[in-house]
Amino acid sequence: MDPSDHPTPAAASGPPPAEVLRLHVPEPTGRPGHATDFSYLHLAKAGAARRPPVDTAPVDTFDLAYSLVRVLDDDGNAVGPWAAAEDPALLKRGLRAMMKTRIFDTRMQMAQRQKKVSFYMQCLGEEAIANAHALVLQPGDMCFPTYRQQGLLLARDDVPMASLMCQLMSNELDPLKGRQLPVMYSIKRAGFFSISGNLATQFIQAVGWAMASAIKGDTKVASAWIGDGATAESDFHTALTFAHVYRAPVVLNVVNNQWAISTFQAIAGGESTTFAARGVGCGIASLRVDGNDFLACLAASRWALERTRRNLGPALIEWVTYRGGAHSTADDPTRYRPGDDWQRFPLGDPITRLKLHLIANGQWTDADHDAAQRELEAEVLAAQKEAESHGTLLDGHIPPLETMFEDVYQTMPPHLRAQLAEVQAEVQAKTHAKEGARHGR
Ligand SMILES: Cc1ncc(C[n+]2csc(CCOP(=O)(O)OP(=O)(O)O)c2C)c(N)n1
Ligand SMILES: [Mg+2]
Repeated sequence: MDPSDHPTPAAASGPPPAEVLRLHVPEPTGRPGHATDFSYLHLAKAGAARRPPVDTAPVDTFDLAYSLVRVLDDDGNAVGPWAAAEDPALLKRGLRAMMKTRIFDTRMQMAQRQKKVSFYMQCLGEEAIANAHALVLQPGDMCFPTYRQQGLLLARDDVPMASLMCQLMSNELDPLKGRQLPVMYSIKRAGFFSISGNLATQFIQAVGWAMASAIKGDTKVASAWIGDGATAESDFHTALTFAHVYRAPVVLNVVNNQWAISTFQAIAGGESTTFAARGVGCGIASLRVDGNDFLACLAASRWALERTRRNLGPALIEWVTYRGGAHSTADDPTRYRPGDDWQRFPLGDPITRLKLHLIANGQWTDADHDAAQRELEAEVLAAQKEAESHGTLLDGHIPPLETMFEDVYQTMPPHLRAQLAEVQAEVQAKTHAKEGARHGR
């Protein structure tokens, strides 16, 4: 029988056929062997984003949360409303700080391969963000960083590189006495709060610190740091609510480097919206900024920090950048993304772009750049030699055993004293046994 012979009872009056539901799982637009389509980034042209006054209402930054603040064009010219009359000396200082950060990272990565350091994390490709921000912060401000903001320290003159390296090498001069993972520095006088390995906690800590600064009637502000992936943690959203409600003097930095280990940023929620838009949705003035453009990084940091300093409320910045290297020394990114992805990333390399700008303005030459590179390589190498003279993981010059038990209480309580004595006796017995074996006893 022809099915069309059947009448279709109630078809006109019944509900429409139900559509089968589909779950959407975001996918990256590139995979190993298949070049990334970067059109997902929705970039704006240099100079296109407007610059609102620092006392603008949060809702009036809505368009900026979907645009991109950029200053440097492809020829190295500074264009548009965010371009400021920068002091060439400051820009050269920033360029050298970025170069130093990259050399430092390269050497420490190598030191890990040589087993002198147990673990390392580079910020390759992201150098402009922390280094520019550091030049705008004021003494006493407090950063709550994650593990890719070494530029906050390396841009400063008062943090010896050798001391950072001693921490990385867990040696006898490690200022943290082996109690933190390498790269998790803690330097209060440099405004660098201890890094929590538990991601996103930085955000609630920073907002709390900023609220305390306001309660005390102080003048210091906080700067919070988080990656795209870690914004998926509930701490991120809680921090935004508190920052908005109490107008906490805090800059909320979201570094969107496109990846969270092997997870693409879309999985944390960057696909149909932006991370900057989260801020506007919570009543926080927000900007989306080219994080590989040193001039845009300076200008946006100034705007946001001035806003917080003047009691105008918090500011959120999404820094659009690319993680040029592996997540850490324990990761191989060629397994989940194209090997040449960074070279093809449309926002380029922050060092090359600032160099081009300075050369275009007659303030720098290729010869200056080569000389600076040599000088900084020598400086980093000298710091490494000094740090290594106090030991590396290879030679066992580590902090003494008792440091495991110290600094928790003002005076060590009896149960810790007993544990220390126990472990000391154990070590002594082992050493004795080894010596005995060596002497054939
Ligand atoms: C609360 C928490 N969850 C998971 C981890 C494990 N982890 C360490 S780094 C990382 C990726 C974070 O990516 P993102 O926030 O984008 O920062 P990025 O590494 O890209 O700078 C993860 C999942 C962690 N340290 N803390
Ligand atoms: Mg990331």
